[in-house]
Amino acid sequence: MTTVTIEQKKRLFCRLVPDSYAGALANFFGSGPTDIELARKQHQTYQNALMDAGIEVHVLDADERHPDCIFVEDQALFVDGEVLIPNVGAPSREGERPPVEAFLREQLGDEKVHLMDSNAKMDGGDVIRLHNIFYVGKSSRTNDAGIDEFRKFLDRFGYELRVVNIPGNALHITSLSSTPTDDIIIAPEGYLTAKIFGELPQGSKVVMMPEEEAYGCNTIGLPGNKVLAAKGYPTVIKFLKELGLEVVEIDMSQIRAADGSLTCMSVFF
Ligand code: CIR
Repeated sequence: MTTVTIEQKKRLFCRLVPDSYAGALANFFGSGPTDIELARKQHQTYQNALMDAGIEVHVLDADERHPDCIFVEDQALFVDGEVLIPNVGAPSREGERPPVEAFLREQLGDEKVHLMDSNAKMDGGDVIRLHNIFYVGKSSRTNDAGIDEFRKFLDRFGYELRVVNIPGNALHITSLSSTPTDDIIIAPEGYLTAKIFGELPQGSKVVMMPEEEAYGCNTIGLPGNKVLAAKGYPTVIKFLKELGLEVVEIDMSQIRAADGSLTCMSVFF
C-alpha cells in the first residue's frame, strides 16, 4: 500500500498464506507458487521486518477459497484516515473483500469506510502517492469508472490524480514503481518513462532503474530511514544504500511467483 507518507506508517494489516496459494493468479512476473511452506516463511520474514521497524502488524486469517487473499493491498485504498474499498478487477478475487472490509469498519468506524459504485473497477495496487499527487495505473484491473471514483474520493482531501497507462506486460503501477522515500519514485526503463509522471514538486524526482530489475522497483519506505527491498536486484539496492537508507532485503521468490510484490501484502491504515 503506497497511499500513505512515511510519517503516517504506524500500523498495517496483512493476511496469512492459504494452503490453496498454489492456485493464485500468475500472468506477469510469475508462473505460479510451487512451495507453500517457503511462501509462509517469506511472509513471516516480511511481518518480522515490519515489526522490527516499529510498525504494529495486524494479521487476518487466510481464506482457503481465495488463493490470492494475501494480496490485501488490492482490497483497500487508505488515504489520511479514510478508506475507499474498491471493486477489484479480477472476478476470482471479489470474495476476498468481506473480512477486509469488516476489519477496517471495526478499526476505523463505518463513517470512514467508503465503497465504489458497482461498474467501477480498481485494484489498490494501481495507486502510488508522491506528496499530494496520486498516480493511478490504468491497467487490466483498473477502468475509467474506477479512476473517476477514486478522483472523487481524493477531491475530499484536495489531492491531485494523474493517470499512468500500464503496459500490457505488467499487472499494476505498484508492480513497476514505488516511493522508497517521500521524494523519490523509482521505475524501470522499458516499461515506464520519467516523463509520464509529469512535473514533480520541488525536491522530488523519478529515478529510472534497468528494465531487468523491474520487480525490484517495488519497495516499502519506512520510518527511521529504513526501506524493505526484494533480494536480488543489485542496481536498486545499491541506489537505496547510496541514499543512506538501511536496506532490509527480503527473499520474495514465492511471492513473485504469484505476481505479488512487497507492497501488495499489506495495507497501512
Ligand atoms: C493477482 O494477480 O491479482 C495476484 N496474483 C497478485 C496481486 C498483486 N497485487 C499487487 O500488485 N498489488
